[in-house]
Amino acid sequence: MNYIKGVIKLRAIKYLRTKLSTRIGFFSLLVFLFWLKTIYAYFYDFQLGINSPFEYIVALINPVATTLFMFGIAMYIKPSRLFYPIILILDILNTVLLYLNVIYFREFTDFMTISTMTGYSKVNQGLSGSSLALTMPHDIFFWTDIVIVLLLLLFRFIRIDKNNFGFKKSFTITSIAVLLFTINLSLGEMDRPQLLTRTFDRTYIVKYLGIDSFTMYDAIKQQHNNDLRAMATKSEMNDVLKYTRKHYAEPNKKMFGIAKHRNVIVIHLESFQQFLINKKVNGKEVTPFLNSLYKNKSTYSFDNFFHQVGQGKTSDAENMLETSTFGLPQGSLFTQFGSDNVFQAAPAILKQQGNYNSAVFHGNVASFWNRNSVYKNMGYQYFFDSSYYDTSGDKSLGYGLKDKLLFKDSIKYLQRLQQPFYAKYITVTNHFPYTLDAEDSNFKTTNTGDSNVDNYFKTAHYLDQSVKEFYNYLNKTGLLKKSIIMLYGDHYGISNSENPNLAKAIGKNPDNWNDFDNAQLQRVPLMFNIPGNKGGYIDHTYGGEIDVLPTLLHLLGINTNQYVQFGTDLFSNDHDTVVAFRNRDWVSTKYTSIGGTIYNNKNGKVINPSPSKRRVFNKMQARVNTELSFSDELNEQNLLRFYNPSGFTPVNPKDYSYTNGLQKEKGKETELGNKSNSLWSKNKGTSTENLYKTDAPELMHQNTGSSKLNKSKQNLDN
Ligand code: GP9
Ligand code: MN
Repeated sequence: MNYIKGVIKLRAIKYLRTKLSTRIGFFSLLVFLFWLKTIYAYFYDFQLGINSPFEYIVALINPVATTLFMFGIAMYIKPSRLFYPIILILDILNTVLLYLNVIYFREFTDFMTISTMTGYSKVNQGLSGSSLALTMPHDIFFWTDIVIVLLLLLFRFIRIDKNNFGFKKSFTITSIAVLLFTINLSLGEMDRPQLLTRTFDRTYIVKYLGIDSFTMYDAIKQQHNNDLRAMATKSEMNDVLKYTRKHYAEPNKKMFGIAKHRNVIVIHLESFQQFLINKKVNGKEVTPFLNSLYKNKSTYSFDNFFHQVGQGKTSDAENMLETSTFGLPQGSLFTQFGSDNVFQAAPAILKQQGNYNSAVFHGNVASFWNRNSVYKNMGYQYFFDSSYYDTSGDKSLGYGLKDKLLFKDSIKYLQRLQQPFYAKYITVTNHFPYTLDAEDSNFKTTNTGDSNVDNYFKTAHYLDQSVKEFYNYLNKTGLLKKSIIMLYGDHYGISNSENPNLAKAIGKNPDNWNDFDNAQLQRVPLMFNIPGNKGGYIDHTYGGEIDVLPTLLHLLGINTNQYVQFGTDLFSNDHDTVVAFRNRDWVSTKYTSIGGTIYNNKNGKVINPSPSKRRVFNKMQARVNTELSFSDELNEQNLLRFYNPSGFTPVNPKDYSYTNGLQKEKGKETELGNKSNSLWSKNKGTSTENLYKTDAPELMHQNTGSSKLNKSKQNLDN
């Protein structure tokens, strides 16, 4: 028996040996081993957020295509003395790339870009000595296969195959690789439309396409960026300056400085549209709290305010609000240029002109929309991303921590921030696909048959409650009276294709729904709530997200004429009321232009303009085109590097790091001693956390435990 077993074993080994001693056998072995290592890294070292079976399948197959392609290049080589070294070098180089990413991920929870590797990026430090200390014992796994293969070659277990593989067969391998890649890309696009054009997050590209494709993609993008910038000169900057200086609108004297020295709290209402304001469903207000703020005497509210985002959605809104420059015609400025562009953004301006300390609170991972890099270039001092909160179990949904928990869990950090502060809250729960656990909502919603529309009202209601709880806390601690709270919707939540389903629910007729109706629905709320102030009202001025920064700065008593800003103060008499959409359509006080067709705002009818009227419209269109083009030129060519506004010190991103935020805040308190202005210090060193009241059900049943918390939660314990 044992003898037979022995013979079978021997035969199997012999068979294996013969197979491995062919070029295709050797090639297959290397491809298989590399696939194994990559999968190991995917599931053991990276946190790719692989959830559904579909995503598992995509992740399992995505390393195959690129490995086949790369190692397949060696198959075209005829002489064996070149074939073996070259395929092994390719294997080693690819392993180096994989392994560097493994180490980099441990420190930055992100992947290495070309500019990180070449040290071009000012934001992301490359691998430093300290990163190399991040090696772990199991890392040996990434290298053992190469050593074993070399030994097998050395001891002639694997024999050199002198027969060349042939062009046709090699070409077949390349073709299979290309085909697999195409399938892979289609699967990725199916799960995450516009994966490459929008590039939400580097993690997504790796999850769907693998490390090699990501690196290639990034290299092409980087080259493109470098080309765009290489040609740029100071004179282009001067052209832009000429335009923005002419377009500048003087602040309204009555409004200038009315919120001077106050803390600024920005509440980003995710996907929140204006039609939700004062909307009732089954006799109940969807957002009763926001409605009360909207009409409050302490609030300046806008009802003809439009979002102007492109494919960069939230990141475009953020960019416009922080810099008063537009997002890009395609993709997201944050991901495309945000790592190395020069910004003259709100956090830096506020720091330098008003000694403001800045922080962002957001329940999603820091790498999403490349925020971890962009915020450093904007001069944000703190970024409390999901690693600062317990997001385990039912505490989070698709885009991160639920809003009620975000507001509550932020207090620990907010109360230690030096005042005056500029604090931005980016909510996530009211985000497509508007799912919410049953325990979080008992709002009786519409029954339109479109689940997105029906659920949208529910998540908006939840968001409203979240903001109310936060406000109660602000009130109790006295922060409310010391702050200006700016609330805005970042973009539409219901897309144009779903608007006809929404129509009935908002009292409109779905049958003659048209482009004009879609454009009107791009209104989002904008409110400046200044508690204690009594002059508030609902302002009907037409404006958009591009106008927010100059408006806010003027309310805080900060001049803007030296900055490059494309928007104009909404309160100014010279405010530009033509609102440009990112696709060059526009809305103005009287008319709306969509694809060149002009509608009358009063009745939504298409108008046939007389030649003289036509000239006026053409002029308006030209203005829209000019401002968008100048903004694109500025951002694509990174022109702000050529311009330094008077009294402005350029931001050095290396001054910022977002780990151990709480420790840094505490350090500041100690450093300032009795000059410390944090709420915590003002409260004589007592916490205000117990003043926060929430009805979040997740906190009633603390059963999910923190065992799920992994190493990315490093910031939670400080
Ligand atoms: C994710 C969130 C969503 O962090 O800001 O971005 P969006 O999909 O709305 O652009
Ligand atoms: Mn958004």
